[in-house]
Amino acid sequence: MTKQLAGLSNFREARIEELLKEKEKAQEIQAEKLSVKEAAEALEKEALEEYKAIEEEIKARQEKERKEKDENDAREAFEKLDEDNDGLITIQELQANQVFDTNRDGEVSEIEAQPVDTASEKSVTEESDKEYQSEYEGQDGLEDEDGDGDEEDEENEDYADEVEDLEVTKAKEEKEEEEEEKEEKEDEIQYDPETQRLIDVANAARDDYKTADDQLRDIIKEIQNLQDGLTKDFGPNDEFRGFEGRCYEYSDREYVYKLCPFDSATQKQKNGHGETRLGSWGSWTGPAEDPYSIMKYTAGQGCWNGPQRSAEVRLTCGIENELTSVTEPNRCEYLFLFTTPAICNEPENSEKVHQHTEL
Ligand code: MAN
Repeated sequence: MTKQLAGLSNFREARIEELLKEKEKAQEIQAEKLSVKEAAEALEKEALEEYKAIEEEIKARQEKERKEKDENDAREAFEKLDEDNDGLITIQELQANQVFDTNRDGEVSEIEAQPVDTASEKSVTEESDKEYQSEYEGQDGLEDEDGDGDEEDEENEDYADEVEDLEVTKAKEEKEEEEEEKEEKEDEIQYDPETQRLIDVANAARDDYKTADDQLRDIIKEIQNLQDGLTKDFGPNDEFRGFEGRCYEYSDREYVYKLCPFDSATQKQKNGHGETRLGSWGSWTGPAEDPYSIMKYTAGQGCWNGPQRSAEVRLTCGIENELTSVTEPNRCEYLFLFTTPAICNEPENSEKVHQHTEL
């Protein structure tokens, strides 16, 4: 094993060190962008101060216009319903208005004419809209085959009127929206060129700061992720990282054994249910000259009248990642043999650090 690579040259530790330097730089840039942004915003604020009164005026005007419009709409609606212009709306006047014919039977019943709260009114209308629609959809292509001019034709005509009405309303709404947009545009303050320039500069400074801040956050996040990974030792060159999340099986006459490196070792009776946990990932326990040759999985399920189960996994060089044997040399102590290219030694005088990324 390339022991001399352990320690500082550890792949992740080196990357973390590099990132810490990048973080420092990113912090400097972020601080610089922050002061540029603050300076630009101070100038922008000062310049906008003059427009504050104008802005407030526009706001007040918009508010007033909206209020007037609402009042107008309400008055119009009332006048439309109050047919005899006596300032009162009677049930009979409501019944005369087809808008309240929620079940669309052509008549406004007294119940329909009763005032309802908006929420339930909406749901009632939506419901009957759906019913109404499906009723007509069901008649698609239904022509008056027998030529007797019966209901179907009338209903189809009603439906066409309805669609036309809807289209007219939609067009009206769209026009209103367009007008509102136009008004909003008209309301936009036209800044003098210098103020506009200061706003643009401040906007650019805000964008720059955000970019710098995002970059710093990304670096901090990457460091955090790498540091979290440090709690598991994937080897001096990170060569065992690829094992994480994978599992390997071996079957003997009685059991199926499963090794999920850096996670767990289990045993399952071939004709039984449930798994027995032989151990959870513990640490590398190889000899001093080759520490990454043995994995230890500890604190497995308790053994009847015995210790907690545990497993030792001996890694040997091989072309395949493969669990080649599992034995139980001592009761509830298991020995797994695993071959892997990740452990194959470099040729003695190899200068280049070869990373086993082919896992
Ligand atoms: C089960 C298995 C065996 C183990 C005994 C101990 O049968 O886990 O491997 O030896 O329990 O009682």
